[in-house]
Amino acid sequence: MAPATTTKWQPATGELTAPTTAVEDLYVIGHFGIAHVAADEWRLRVGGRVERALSLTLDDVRALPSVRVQAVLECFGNPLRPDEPTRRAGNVVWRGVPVATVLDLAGAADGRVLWATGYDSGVFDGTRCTEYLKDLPLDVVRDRGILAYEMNGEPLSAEHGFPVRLFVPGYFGTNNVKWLRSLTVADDRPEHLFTTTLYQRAAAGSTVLEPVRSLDVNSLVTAVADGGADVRGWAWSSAEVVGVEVGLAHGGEPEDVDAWVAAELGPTVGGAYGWRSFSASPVREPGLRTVFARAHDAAGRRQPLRGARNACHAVDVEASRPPRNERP
Ligand SMILES: Nc1nc2c(c(=O)[nH]1)N[C@H]1C(S)=C(S)[C@@H](COP(=O)(O)O)O[C@H]1N2
Ligand SMILES: [Mo]
Repeated sequence: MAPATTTKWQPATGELTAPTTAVEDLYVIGHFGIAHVAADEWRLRVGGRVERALSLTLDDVRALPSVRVQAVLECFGNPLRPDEPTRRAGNVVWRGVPVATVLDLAGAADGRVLWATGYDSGVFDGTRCTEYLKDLPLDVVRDRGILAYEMNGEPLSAEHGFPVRLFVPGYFGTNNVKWLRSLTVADDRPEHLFTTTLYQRAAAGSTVLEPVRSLDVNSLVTAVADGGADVRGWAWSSAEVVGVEVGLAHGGEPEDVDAWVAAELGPTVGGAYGWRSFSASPVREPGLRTVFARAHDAAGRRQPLRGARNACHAVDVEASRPPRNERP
């Protein structure tokens, strides 16, 4: 069975210069390690508030009409340290069957949520879990969720969820259940480490905890050239990104930024939930030490300067390509 460890691998942000992230440059997270599921043993069970429970094989899923959508996969971060930026993201082309197709086959009722489990199990933060479990608003999954079996035109690898994973464009990685085992239409939220204990937060000005679902506005600096006079990166959000500011500082803190300049935005790479490029050519000044990027979106959200998982990204002008992390 999968080892009881969290697998983390991610490239340095300087490796993420391509508009479409190659699968080998996509970070990997598995709270219980990587599950290895044999294609011929895999089944997807669909049940709960449905007229007909289903048990689908991989051939069944592949025989259904599929869609392609390019969208960002982004990790919320370590759920035990939810305010810490981890910069794990990539923009890949997904192919799969709309979840709505399978819900219609099963004759799903209008439940409130869809529970999704994975074939992996183990211990996380001292809690034993018999499965990985998430729940998602049924209307959103019906609208844009897919049962993904390809990334960038290739079958999913074991580490990314072979043979089938759930993917909901615009939602945090944690919701995109890999090694998908079951879908259950329900009215109530399930109690589980990853649904009602971890991966929760309160909106600004509120104390009510809600599951982390829609992506925050965020950005990555991927290249700094010419001593800070050429800054490039990607920005994305669950709403349209409408601006990115690039700041240059003689110190290393966002408060040291002397001036924020508006970056030029490229088109969105992929659909509404892909990322878009930004580039800025601020006037180079001697002694510049750090560049910062700060995006804002059409929902009026702006990356905080500090103290948040999506705090603005700081990159040392001299060390824009930190060494690549080791793969597990
Ligand atoms: N079954 C299962 N699905 C999972 C996870 C997991 O531990 N088990 N981790 C989630 C988290 S936190 C993230 S960020 C994404 C990572 O997807 P990737 O490894 O393909 O990049 O998978 C999500 N789906
Ligand atoms: Mo994650």
